[in-house]
Formats: sequence, C-alpha cells, structure tokens
Amino acid sequence: MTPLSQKFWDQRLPQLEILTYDRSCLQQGIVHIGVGGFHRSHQAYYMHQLLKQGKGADWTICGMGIRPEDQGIFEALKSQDGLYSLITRHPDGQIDTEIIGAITQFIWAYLDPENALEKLASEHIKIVSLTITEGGYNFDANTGDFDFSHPYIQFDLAKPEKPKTVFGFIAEALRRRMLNGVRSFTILSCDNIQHNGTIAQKMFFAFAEKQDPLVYEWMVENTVFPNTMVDRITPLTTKKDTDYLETNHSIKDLWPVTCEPFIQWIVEDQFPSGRPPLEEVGVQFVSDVKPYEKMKLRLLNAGHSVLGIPGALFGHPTIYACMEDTVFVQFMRSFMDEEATPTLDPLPDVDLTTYKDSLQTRFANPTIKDSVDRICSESSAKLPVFLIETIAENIKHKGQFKRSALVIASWYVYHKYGVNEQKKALVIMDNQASVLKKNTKNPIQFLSLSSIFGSIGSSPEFTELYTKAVQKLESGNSIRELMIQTL
Ligand code: CS2
Repeated sequence: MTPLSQKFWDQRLPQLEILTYDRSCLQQGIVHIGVGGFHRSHQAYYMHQLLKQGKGADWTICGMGIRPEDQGIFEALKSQDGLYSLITRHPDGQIDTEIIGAITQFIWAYLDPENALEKLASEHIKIVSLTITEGGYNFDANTGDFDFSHPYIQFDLAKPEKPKTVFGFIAEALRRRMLNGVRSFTILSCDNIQHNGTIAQKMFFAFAEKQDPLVYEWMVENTVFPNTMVDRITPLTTKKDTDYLETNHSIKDLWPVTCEPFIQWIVEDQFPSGRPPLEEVGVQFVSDVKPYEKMKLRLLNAGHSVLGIPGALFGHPTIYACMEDTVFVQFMRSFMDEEATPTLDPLPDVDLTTYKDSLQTRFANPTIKDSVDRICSESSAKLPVFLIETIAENIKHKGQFKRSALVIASWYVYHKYGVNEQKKALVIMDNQASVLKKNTKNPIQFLSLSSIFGSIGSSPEFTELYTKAVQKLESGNSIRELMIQTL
C-alpha cells in the first residue's frame, strides 16, 4: 500500500491517468478558505484540468482552514503534499479516479494565524475564494444585517492582529496590503447563497467599517466580489471510498473525495487583479449570474431538502433511496413545477423542463449514496436560502405552498422528537439545533424564529396548512401518506 504523497505522484502509477505537469514549477495565486469535499471536487478539480493543459501555473491554490475542526484536513493534506484522490462515480457504475494536484499548500490559520496573514497579504495572491457554508456569512436572515454579537467577532474587532474569524483575517490582510501598496485580491464566494458575492460584500464591508474605517474605504474602492453559481453533488467521504482506493489502486489516501460526473461553475467576470483562464476548462463567465443562482438554489438545493427532510423522517437513508420511491419523486417534481418554477426569472438559454429532468437523473444516480443526514445538516442556514424565500413569494403572489408547508412541518417534528418514524434517533447536525428544539413547544412558536423563517409565520393560509400537517404527523400519520395527499 502506497501512502499518497508527492513521491507517489512522481512514481506515476500505471493504472491511474498519467500526470502531466510538474508541480515543482507552480506558483500560488489563490487562497481558498474552507477546504471541504466540495472545494476539492469542484474548484480544485477545474484548476487541475487547467494545469493538465499546461496553463494556470501561477494560479495554484493555497488551502486555508480557520476553525479548530480543520485539523483533520490540515493533517491529511500536509502528509500528502496537498494531493488527494477524486473518485467520480457515473450512474452506469463506471468509476474514474484521479489524483488532484492543484492544492500546493495548506495553512491551518487557527494554529498559525501569522503565517495565514502573511500568505493573504502576499502580492502573489490575487483571489481569495470561499466555501464557508451558508451560515458562515454571519447574517441575520430576517434583517439581512451582519451579526456583531458573536464573541469571536467582538474579539476580532478588538484585536485585529490575531484574528479568529474569516472577517478578521480578510480585514487584517487587506489592511496590510493597503499599507504595503499591494492591490486588493478579489473575494470569490462559492457558497450556495443567492447573490453570494453581493452578500459577501455586504458582510465583509460591515465588519471592516466597524473595525477600521480606512480599510473599509480602501475596500470599497478596490475589492470586488463577483457572484457565482457552483454545482457538483459531493457526498461525504465514507470508508467505502478509502477502501475502494486501497483495493483497486493500492493507494492509502487519508481523505479522498467522491462526486458525481456533472460539474458546473458560472461566474461573473470581474477580476481586476486577474484570474486563471478557466473558460478553457468549461467554466462559464457571464455578466449576471443571479438568474442561474436562483434556478439552482430553488430547484436543485431546495429539491434536496424537499426530499431529504421528509426522507429522514420516513427512514430513507439517502437521496438515492428517496428517488427509488415514486411518491418522493412525484412530491419533489410537483414542488419544483408548482411552487419553485413560478418564482424563477426567465433564462433565455435554459429550458427549465430539461434542467429539472436532469436534476432527477442526477439525484437518481445509484452510485452516489448522498446521505439525507448531509442534506439535513445545517438546514437552519440552508432553508432560508433554498426554501423560505420561495414560500414567502408564493404567499405574496397567491401561489402554491402546500408541499413546502409539509416539509416545514416535517422539520418541526424532526427537531421536536429527534427520531424517525421507526423511532430511530435522527443524526441532527445543526448549529441552531438547541434553539430549534427549545422552540418546539408548539408549531407556531417554531415559526416565530424569524431569523430562519422571516415572516412566513404571519400568513394565516400558510400556518393553517403547516399546523394541520404537524397535527397529522403527531397523531401518527406517515409523512409518505401526507405527501401523497398533496399530489
Ligand atoms: C446540498 C448541496 O447542501 C445541500 O443540502 O443541496 O450540497 C448540493 O449537493 C450542492 O450544492 C450541489 O452542487
């Protein structure tokens, strides 16, 4: 068994694709904060494709982790010289395995903040990209404002030189760049948030304005935040993946990534300090990404939640299992057709029926066992983006919301009882889990969490459907039966 490392790369094992570029000649031009599975299956994969074409040598990625939880990825990438295996699973069973070389360093900023700041302040870094999750932007979904109350934010405001949060790191790095006469980097949000660049801009500006008005003014003049739409289904890595590599390729990889074959990245082309020529490998650069983002968030991501939350309650372990169940498929499709689609903006080059069909095919990929636990995780940050806005618009325009009301009802029951219909404990991973649980004394109290639900709780039509659904679930009806009734 060969542990994955640069030495391994140099051996160019015959059963893997021949590696065509010399990593010793590469420079870094990007810092990516939040190196999880998704970054590694998506942005780093695109960069790797570019490097294979002999392009983008100045644009490799320095990964960065800010949280204590980033220790695992730090240790894995450190011992593997930044390399990892990407296992792409096709619906027909074909599996492609590739060793990705685009991440050339990883800094665990939590352990070594000064090293991280030096890197971020370096003139070579032209882009700082982010996958810090929907919750990472630290805004109140109800007011849309930056939340200054978090103790780490307070710490960073008071002690700029030793930051703990992404806001503190970026502001301090930009302060150093400003003082040293180095151009700003572009901040590229790659999270599933509508107007992710615009939201990032608002949040980073709000923090900087409070911390250092000079930096804030400089950022307003110099720092650009393009919006992006990112897409590739990337389940959590399991033992099956590490075992697969060991058995089939004799590779010992501490943290490989597995994903579907589909990949898409649409980006607004605003990079005053330059960017890699990613159009060469299929990235689409457009002037306005917002309609694409909205389509993806309200169909793909919402589709996942619409399957995943009822699926968890029913006892389906994966999105694939939900797609094997025709009731779930019909429920999701009618949600997409009747509730989500009417809220979308026209996209001249996209046929929505084809897009929705393709989502169904992707969700039904039998080789991608995407767990409903992953989909349900952090729903308190996801639902405001994926679903609540759709509900709010349908309330306003007298559209349909009966399926969404059932999803919210199942989410209430999910938090209140913490077990599925077989009384098996649910795996609840949510930053807000205790707050949500505390607010399950009755269904109306749950909706009063306005930072999640906005004002949908003030609609009598919505609350009636939702509370009736909760009552039915609490009196022993199966979620699946209730789904059938909405079709
Ligand atoms: C998922 C996404 O987080 C979720 O609930 O919907 O991670 C989804 O798989 C990706 O956005 C696909 O691009």
